[in-house]
Amino acid sequence: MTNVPPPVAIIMGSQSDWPVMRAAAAVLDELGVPYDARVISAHRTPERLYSFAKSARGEGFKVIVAGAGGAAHLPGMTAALTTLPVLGVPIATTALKGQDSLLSIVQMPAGVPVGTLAIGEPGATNAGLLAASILALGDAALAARVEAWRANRSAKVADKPNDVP
Ligand code: RP5
Repeated sequence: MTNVPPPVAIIMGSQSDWPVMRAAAAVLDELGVPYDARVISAHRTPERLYSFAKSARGEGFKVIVAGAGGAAHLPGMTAALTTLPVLGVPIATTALKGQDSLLSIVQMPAGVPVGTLAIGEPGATNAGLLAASILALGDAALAARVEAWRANRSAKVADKPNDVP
């Protein structure tokens, strides 16, 4: 049996980000995409960040989903250290409701891209979905699962509000 490394890394600045970042993990679970989730703080564990980002490609990761709140430097610093695609998820902090995180993540200088998603759980879900879509470019079976996932969501949308006769 070959030991295939997980293609997606879900990293986050703090354990406190996990309740939101779990949404990225959940969609990857639904799509049958393996991932590795790790806590890596750009500020509190910068050496861990450096070592992860520099070795991520060699470890077999193909896409990195990075969530952080406040002075959210984790996605951008990761993108500075690797050319793997980095999807950034702004986490809502109590003081500025995630707008600080969003602006910290989205305002990258030209040449160092972070694909920035919405604040909070919708962003985490979409980051997981986008990670799967990127992997599906080279995996027809996964592409079919992503299509089915989206079709299933569409099928659940009623054409009328349910309390209207
Ligand atoms: C950021 O600071 C983390 O990504 C988290 O969103 C925020 C607060 O972290 P904790 O103080 O809860 O560990 O670095």
